[in-house]
Amino acid sequence: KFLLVGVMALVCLSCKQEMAKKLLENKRPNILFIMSDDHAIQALSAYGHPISQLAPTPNIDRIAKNGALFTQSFVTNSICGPSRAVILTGKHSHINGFRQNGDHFDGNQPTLPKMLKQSGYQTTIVGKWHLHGYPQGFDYWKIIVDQGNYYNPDFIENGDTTRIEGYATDIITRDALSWLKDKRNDSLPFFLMVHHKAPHRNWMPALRHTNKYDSIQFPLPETYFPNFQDQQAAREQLQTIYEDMYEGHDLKMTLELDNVELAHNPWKTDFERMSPEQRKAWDETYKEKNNDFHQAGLRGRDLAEWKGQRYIRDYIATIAALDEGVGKLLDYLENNGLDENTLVVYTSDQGFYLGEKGWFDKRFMYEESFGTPLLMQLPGTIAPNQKVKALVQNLDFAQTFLDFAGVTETDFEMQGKSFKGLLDGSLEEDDFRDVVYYHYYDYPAFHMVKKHYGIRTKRYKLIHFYDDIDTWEFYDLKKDPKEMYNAINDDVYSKTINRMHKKLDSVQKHYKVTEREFEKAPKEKIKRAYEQFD
Ligand code: SGN
Ligand code: CA
Repeated sequence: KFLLVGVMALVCLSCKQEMAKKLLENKRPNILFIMSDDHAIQALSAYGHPISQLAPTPNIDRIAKNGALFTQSFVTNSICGPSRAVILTGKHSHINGFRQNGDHFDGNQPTLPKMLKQSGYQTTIVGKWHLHGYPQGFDYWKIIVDQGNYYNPDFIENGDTTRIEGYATDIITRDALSWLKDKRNDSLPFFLMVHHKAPHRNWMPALRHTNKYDSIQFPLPETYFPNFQDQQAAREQLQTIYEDMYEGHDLKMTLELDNVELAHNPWKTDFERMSPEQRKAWDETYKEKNNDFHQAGLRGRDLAEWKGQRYIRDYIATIAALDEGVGKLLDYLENNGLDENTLVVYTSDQGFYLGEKGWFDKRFMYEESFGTPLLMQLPGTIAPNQKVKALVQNLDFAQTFLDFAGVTETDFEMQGKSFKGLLDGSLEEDDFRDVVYYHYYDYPAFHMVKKHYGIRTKRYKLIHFYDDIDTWEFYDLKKDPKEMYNAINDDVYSKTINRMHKKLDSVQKHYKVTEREFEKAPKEKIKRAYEQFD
């Protein structure tokens, strides 16, 4: 009798476990999407770049340890608003209508959050939006106004604007956590977008981090003083650290010894919005290092290198708070039993330059700004410590997340491809995609990067710069990973270049690129912009 009861109890227990497993299997994963603004791959230690090894990001790296790190992840248009619009719609800029910063996002079009909401997800966004017009498709939203500020930023919460005391990264992390704790409906799966401002220009670290990396000498890239041949667009940009950065606003340089007044600082709001206490603490921490600078009397190349060093230190120091914030979110998931069923994604709206070719900013289809970090974890589905080498793009996010959410039928056409199969092992890397398309339009504008489009395969890249120039560039990334030798006229490659031209034509057809995309700006407007930004 006892034996029978024992056996029955055991059967029951395994039944229960089976049922629990089934339930979990049927349970659609939550999606926590964390996106920073301008986070260079060179500054994320899981990617292994020498700069990042001196300033590790242990919390963001946890995602790579628990899951997958993408080594060939690209954007379609390396600039803020357009990247966000592509992520929301799964369509290239020319189809979703948001080609350059300052455009207005048509919020009435179908989007990823709307689809997820419709299928039963609770949807939320906190942090940077930058699409003009209010978010649609979210149950809750709280966004920073425009670009946002590092200190005491303004937020819009369901229509009302308020200035919030504190440091942007910490506030956004806190908002995400308090949404998880207080506003989440635990009977629904959630889609939470956490969009940071950091490490965007003008790179103001939190007060606890302003001196964090002062004792470290970061390596400046070999290409810090480039000699551009056959690279006209690169020659004519205005994003060179030692030529185009503003000494006060960007580099926090002061006028003279013992004076805390900033040197050239055309946009006063970043510093003037600090409270007197914040400003005092800030000035104290920078005063000493600025005095050292004044005493050193640097000129020429030494000064250019000093600027590169100051820039990288501040830039990286803004990532310290970001990494702490990611750690808090991951801890929350783990401590509340949510990690097992949450797809966590970490990415940036594009990559960034940390002195490569002498530059800061982004925009170009060269690797540093075309590439963007991408890390994902979902225990049980994504094996730990994976490196995915397939060519993926932010264009694919919408379909990929919908696939994870079990929404495979959509009532509109997207242009990406779900790469879930690369993560759960059902798809071979080589079968995914052999080419990615890029198109940048924001010209004339800040930094004066010419309009261009192009394609990249695993090995080669073909780019056409147009508008007030008409130049083609071709790179063999295996032989020239730093893209300093434009091989467009090199006979060795003539066959490959022909093939790439054909591929480009067919890719443009495939993505429905029409003549309208090659419009030129009025010459007068370009001239005025060069005068304004130079
Ligand atoms: C600001 C920056 C630029 C930057 C653009 C676009 N200047 O205008 O350096 O390229 O944003 O950035 S700043 O001094 O005002 O910060 S984006 O991330 O919004 O695309
Ligand atoms: Ca950006």
